[in-house]
Amino acid sequence: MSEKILVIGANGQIGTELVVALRGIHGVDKVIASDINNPTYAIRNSGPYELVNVLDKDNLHHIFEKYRPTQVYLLAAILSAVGEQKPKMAWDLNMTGLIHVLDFAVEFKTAKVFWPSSIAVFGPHSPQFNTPQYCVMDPNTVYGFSKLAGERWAEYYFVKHGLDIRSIRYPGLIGWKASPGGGTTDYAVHIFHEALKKGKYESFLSADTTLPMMYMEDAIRATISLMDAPADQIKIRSSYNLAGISFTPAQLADEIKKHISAFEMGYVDTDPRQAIADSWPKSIDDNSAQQDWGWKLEYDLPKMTADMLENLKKII
Ligand code: AKB
Repeated sequence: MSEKILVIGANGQIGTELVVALRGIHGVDKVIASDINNPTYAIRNSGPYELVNVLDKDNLHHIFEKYRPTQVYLLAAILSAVGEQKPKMAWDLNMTGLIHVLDFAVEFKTAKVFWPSSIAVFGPHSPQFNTPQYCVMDPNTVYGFSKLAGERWAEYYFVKHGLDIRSIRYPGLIGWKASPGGGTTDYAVHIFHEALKKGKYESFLSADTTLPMMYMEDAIRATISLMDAPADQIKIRSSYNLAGISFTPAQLADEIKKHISAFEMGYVDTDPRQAIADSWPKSIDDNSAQQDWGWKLEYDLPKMTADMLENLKKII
């Protein structure tokens, strides 16, 4: 089947890389990048682009009608830290935006939809180590409970409408091509930029805050392989746990010091993102993803750090 793929939220951290990867696989004209803002430098003039506001039903309907996409990736969202500053806006965008896309995907018979969830769906009473696919979930951020509610909607549309929706609970994502947009795990990207520019960094999370993270190469590969897997292998229609690599800011700093020996790490005493990080898992069990669609991680902490520094130093 000839694909027509619509990526909504193409200017973001995931979108920037996903659009390039999908265009490499399916061809430039088959992938329509879209966002509420004008295209960022990374995807400007590189293929079809549309201005889309997921909260504007008429605008979104027009885009579905114009392209009749076979696949939709809905990446537009407000992340954890910004979500706490703008809670109602985060709920509205993360929830209403999703429901608009689900409804139009059903109306226009979109073959497959991808929507990202997050480790933020877990909360203080979830098991902190090796957090299982199914367990107590009591997220206490607006972002976290909008993602948890979104997972329920995803499964609901699969059951009630037969919509082939697929999802991953991403850990914190680390990449050199685009900046993260207001999350709790953003320190793990900023640190690389500051290490190369200034030789030092002040982390807003404490030295011993362990969080699950993932290199963007792995995240994009996971996303595309989940979307390529035969439908009958996708047993979970809410969202799949993905483990990634768990480390603390101090461990990341030590790894960076292996490449930049003079690198200095400091820590900010109080930051509201610390409480969010403390409510999230420290490590994740992703057995279901491994078993159902053959997921396997490639980048560990040393490999990711080396690749990040090598690529970033060419562009900053
Ligand atoms: C955030 O920190 O909000 C995101 C996430 C883990 O979903 N990176």
